[in-house]
Amino acid sequence: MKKRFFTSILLLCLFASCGEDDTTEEQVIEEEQVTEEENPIENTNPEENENEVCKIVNKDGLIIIEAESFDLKGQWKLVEDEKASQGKYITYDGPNSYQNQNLDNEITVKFTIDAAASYRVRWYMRQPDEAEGDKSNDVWIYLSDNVGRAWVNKTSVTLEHYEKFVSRGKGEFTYGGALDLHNPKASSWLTAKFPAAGEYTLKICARSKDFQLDKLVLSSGISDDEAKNQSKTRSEAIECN
Ligand SMILES: [Ca+2]
Repeated sequence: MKKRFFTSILLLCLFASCGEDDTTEEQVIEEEQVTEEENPIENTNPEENENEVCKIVNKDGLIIIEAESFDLKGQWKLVEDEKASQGKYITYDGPNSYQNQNLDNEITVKFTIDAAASYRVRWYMRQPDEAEGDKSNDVWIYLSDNVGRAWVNKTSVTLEHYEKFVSRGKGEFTYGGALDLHNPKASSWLTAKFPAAGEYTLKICARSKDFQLDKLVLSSGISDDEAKNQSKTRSEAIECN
């Protein structure tokens, strides 16, 4: 009786063998997928990239610096947002610092100039929707080697320390940015007069809580309107070697 039962099961199994094979195949695929997820394939070879140096450079008269390229520290935070260039911006989450610079919240970025030239400095920034008129809309800014220039009383002024840099924008990241100087009180473009090709540093120190920065735009040899139009959809030009 038992023997006949097992023979029937065996025959059934032979006729319906594909069912069991399918299950096994599915299991194998599942196991393969799990293994792949647990051991992601490394696309980069650390040895190959060890000595590679990448620089932010000029392209067609523009040096664009993504805010997320700054070395963040203090109470600066990186935020992902599809409205931002490259999907990211930075925001300052600490207390206002209107009178002086708290260097705990000083961030820096390096970029490379290919020839002596003057550039106008602008940015894409945003205030939070709930910010009152002129709240959350400024930073302290300084360019290394005292290359920063303001234009006050028809005279070029060399900027040797941090100055307030400000504009307004809500909803979308907005092109703008000007110096708000206090001694003497004046509003001015910020320009940078680079004496020679080489690497320079731009420093920003937090001033207003909840200020949002998407990218900076340094333009040379083109009008401000052209710089605005051309920079809208562009990101950093990077050279690696
Ligand atoms: Ca960005």
